[in-house]
Amino acid sequence: MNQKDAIYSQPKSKVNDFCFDEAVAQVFPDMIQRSVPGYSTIIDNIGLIANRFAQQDSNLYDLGCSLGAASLAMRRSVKQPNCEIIAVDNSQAMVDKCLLHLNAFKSDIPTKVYCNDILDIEIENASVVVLNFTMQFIPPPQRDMLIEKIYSGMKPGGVLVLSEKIRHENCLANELVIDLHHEFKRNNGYSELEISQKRSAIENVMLIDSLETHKTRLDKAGFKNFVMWFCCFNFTSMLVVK
Ligand code: GEK
Repeated sequence: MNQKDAIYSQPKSKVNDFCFDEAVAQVFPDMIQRSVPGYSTIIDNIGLIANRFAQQDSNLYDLGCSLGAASLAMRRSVKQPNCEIIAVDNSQAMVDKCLLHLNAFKSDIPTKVYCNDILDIEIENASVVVLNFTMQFIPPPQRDMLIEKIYSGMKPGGVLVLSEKIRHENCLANELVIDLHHEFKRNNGYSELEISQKRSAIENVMLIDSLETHKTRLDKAGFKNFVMWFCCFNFTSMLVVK
């Protein structure tokens, strides 16, 4: 049974900036499931996409892996021989729990989990790279460099899956999707207090781009075949190919 996310259920005198600490890691599956529309669909289809693009003798990266949901999906789906999954997160609490999750299932695909900043790691021999709701936590000035590094560490024909919360350029459209997302959270049992305290907590931590900004950055790095393969309100998942 997943532990219920009640982190913002009581009034706080001061709402601190959100961080991926032990308390968050503890309730993470429930938090992400009730907060991100289509999360399970995205995870399952990351497996499907990874299986289409994975190449023999290559690495599959799960960057900002949290508890390893995308790594597990890849392990379930990828059939190519001699692949290795490399999962990275800079929260020790997440990495500790990720290892427990991964070890609970048998797999033929070896998986390494590192506690590290994805800005500091090397990407090499990659046929699949997954950034599932991670880029939005990277400081904006570093984002171009991260995408360029990923591109240069990828094999031709490899895929980058980038899932993000996005901002619509059109103000009214943006307000509408934010409102619909809050309704989604209410329907999943979050109170007005929880929604507003969480919003304040992530305000300075999760800085979101528009779809156009993502697309331009990916184009500039050299990626091709941009496809927005999932979208629900202000949550989207894109894929591009090297
Ligand atoms: C999933 N992908 O379940 N380096 C490494 N990790 C980072 C960094 C960084 N610089 N910044 C943030 N993180 C997951 C969900 S959650 C999304 C990803 C969310 C990590 C952070 O510690 C957290 O575990 C993850 O990125 C973002 O498919 O909570 O909205």
